Amino acid sequence: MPRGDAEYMDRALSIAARGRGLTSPNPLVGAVVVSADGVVVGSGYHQRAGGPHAEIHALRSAGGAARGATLFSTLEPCCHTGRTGPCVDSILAAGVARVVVGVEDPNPQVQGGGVRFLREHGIDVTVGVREAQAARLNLPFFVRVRYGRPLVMLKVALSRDGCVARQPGVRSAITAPPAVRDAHALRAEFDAIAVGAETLLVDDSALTAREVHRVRPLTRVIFDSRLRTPPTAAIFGTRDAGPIVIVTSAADVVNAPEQAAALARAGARLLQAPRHDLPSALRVLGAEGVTSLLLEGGPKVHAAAWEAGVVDRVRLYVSPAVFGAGGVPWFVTSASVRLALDDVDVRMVGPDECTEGYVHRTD
Ligand code: AOF
Ligand code: ZN
Repeated sequence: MPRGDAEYMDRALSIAARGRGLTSPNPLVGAVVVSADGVVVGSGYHQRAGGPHAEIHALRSAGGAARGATLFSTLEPCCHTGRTGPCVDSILAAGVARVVVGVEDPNPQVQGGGVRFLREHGIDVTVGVREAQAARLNLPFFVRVRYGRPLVMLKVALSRDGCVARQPGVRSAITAPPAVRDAHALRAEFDAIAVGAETLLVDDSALTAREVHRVRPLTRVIFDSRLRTPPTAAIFGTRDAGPIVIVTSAADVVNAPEQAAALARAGARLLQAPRHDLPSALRVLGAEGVTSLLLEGGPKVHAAAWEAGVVDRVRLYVSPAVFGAGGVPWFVTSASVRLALDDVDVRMVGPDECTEGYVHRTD
């Protein structure tokens, strides 16, 4: 790899991140154009789904200086016509001499086709510079294209002795205000947040991203296989915050048509998936364009997701409080979850300890 490639790719990666929260279901992409003598003559990023791709913004900002230059793109340039035309055509037309790609695009319409096309047209192409970072930047997009489901992040707040509540059926404050704010900011990064019906019944949470700026509506999902969500739940008072989706089974809609109709009148959309089959429920959400989902609990839904192997990231807040023998344990110890994580980051948020990481995958 010529010296400097990784540095320019780092620049493209940090520019790509400016689109965070704005491009879903499309990827975050950044691009920089570098002249033969190493000067950055153009840059751009994907700003919103359906808008020009990052490569186009970068080429436009470089203008004539793109001729003979190197284009660094965090994602393989596309070779298909979707909502916008193929980037590879614009790259050729601009007279770019070399293209450096972070990671191949897993989209079946591209998947190496962009790189092949460029090489066939005499452009020198290097693939895989800062590959892991480029793939991680778009983990939701990669997960959805590969598995047809959203990226799932499991979030939980635990007492020091590993409990999610002081007693069964009681909403319990666990973390201090700084961690509560931190968790709200996390919600803002996701397409959707989800809870099981049991948690909704106990907490009656509005599931909104309070105190944080959010451009797009936040989809609120309730996994409710027995249609127990009351049409009077607080969440139905927050319909402006975003769609409310209840994932249930066909049998429940048939067995409880009045309850289904009441929930629909309250503002919920009912989607159907086989009972006790979280991976299928997630694929139903993926098909609806949900690329990232924050799974907030409770322990049963967490356990189902963990055991089905559909958790990609984890964030654990552990408070100094001890709930003791009456407390409701999480489904597993935080220590064993930590063992399954890569790139673990631990920080203090006020008095609470926050641990975050990516679930180790071998597939
Ligand atoms: C983006 N932004 O900067 C790049 C993308 O719907 P379209 O026409 O915008 O095409 C989306 C696909 O294009 C996307 O799934 C990905 O495979 C490819 N590259 N997409 O939204 C970009 N470079
Ligand atoms: Zn493109």
